[in-house]
Amino acid sequence: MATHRIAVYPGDGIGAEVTDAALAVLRALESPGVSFAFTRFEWGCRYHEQHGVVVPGDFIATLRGFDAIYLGAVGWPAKLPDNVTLKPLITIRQTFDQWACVRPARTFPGVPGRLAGAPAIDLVVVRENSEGEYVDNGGRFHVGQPDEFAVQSAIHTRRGIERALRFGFDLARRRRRRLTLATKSNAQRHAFTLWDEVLEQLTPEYGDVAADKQHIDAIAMNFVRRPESFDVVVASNLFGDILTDLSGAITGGLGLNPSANLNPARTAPSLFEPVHGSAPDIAGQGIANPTGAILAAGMMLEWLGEPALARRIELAVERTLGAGALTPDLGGKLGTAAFTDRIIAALQ
Ligand code: GGG
Repeated sequence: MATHRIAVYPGDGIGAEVTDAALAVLRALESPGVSFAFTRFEWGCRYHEQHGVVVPGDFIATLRGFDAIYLGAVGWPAKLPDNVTLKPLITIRQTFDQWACVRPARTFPGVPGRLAGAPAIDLVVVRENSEGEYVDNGGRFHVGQPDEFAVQSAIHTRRGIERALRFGFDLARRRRRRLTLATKSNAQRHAFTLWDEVLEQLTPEYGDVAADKQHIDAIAMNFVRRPESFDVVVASNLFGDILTDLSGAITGGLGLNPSANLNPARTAPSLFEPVHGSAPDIAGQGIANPTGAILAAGMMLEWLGEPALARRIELAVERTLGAGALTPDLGGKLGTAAFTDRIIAALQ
């Protein structure tokens, strides 16, 4: 009997609501052969009100012993600056070497698309998840004075670029064998010429994958103009973050999209979460769409060596959405709990 030990960090806003939905689906998949031991950590804005910090000082040591981490969403800008609530998540990604952020986005029959007449979309953005703009490098100078200025330097290492691209190529080989690098080497002539160069050097090794590069602005346009042409998109940290909000929007809504923050060497736990944030405007109303959160639980199962259970989640989501059971963000009437019940019923 496999018991998967999962650290649960629901976070802020709708984070707790969608986490409850995802955990209910996981519980429904338990059997004599597979179970889950969830340990919940009520960190975030409320924790900050009591303790003056978002997470306790030993949070990394606490999380390290788990098989995986499940996160809902972080942030509530009216209570705390976003850079304070996001910091622990960045620290987790960097300390646990979760350098590959995998963010699939696809359309589902039954979900009204946002792009009139667009064919089915099925793409994955691989976001470099440990360097780029995540490197806390810079400062503000002459603060409050008329000549105040800020410096923030992104770091792009050959090693970080190569492993992200190799991850993308390997993923493309298991999909439709197309890889697009999001670059900006026309304007960013140091960092992105390095990305371009590494792509050029690796491409001959992956002769069975059609590789190209497009400037980030062109990709943004082409996500709207011909999204079906994309398979795997490899992007630096910030570009990947921006593109995955867009990929959510074009496939129906950000509530649909899951995300895996992977440590491919498995030397520390990986983290799974919906792509969306904490949506304070609808928090507590019971109307959040838990699809992305539930699919993220599916990605976690795949990572934990339970591909059959992961497939059951994906099929249940397809069946439920396909039957027209939708949350309000997609034009439906089902609340989070009622939608989750429909998913659970469709697991069988
Ligand atoms: N569930 C994802 C979440 O809460 N994201 C908050 C956020 O702002 N993330 C920014 C990032 O991933 O860099």
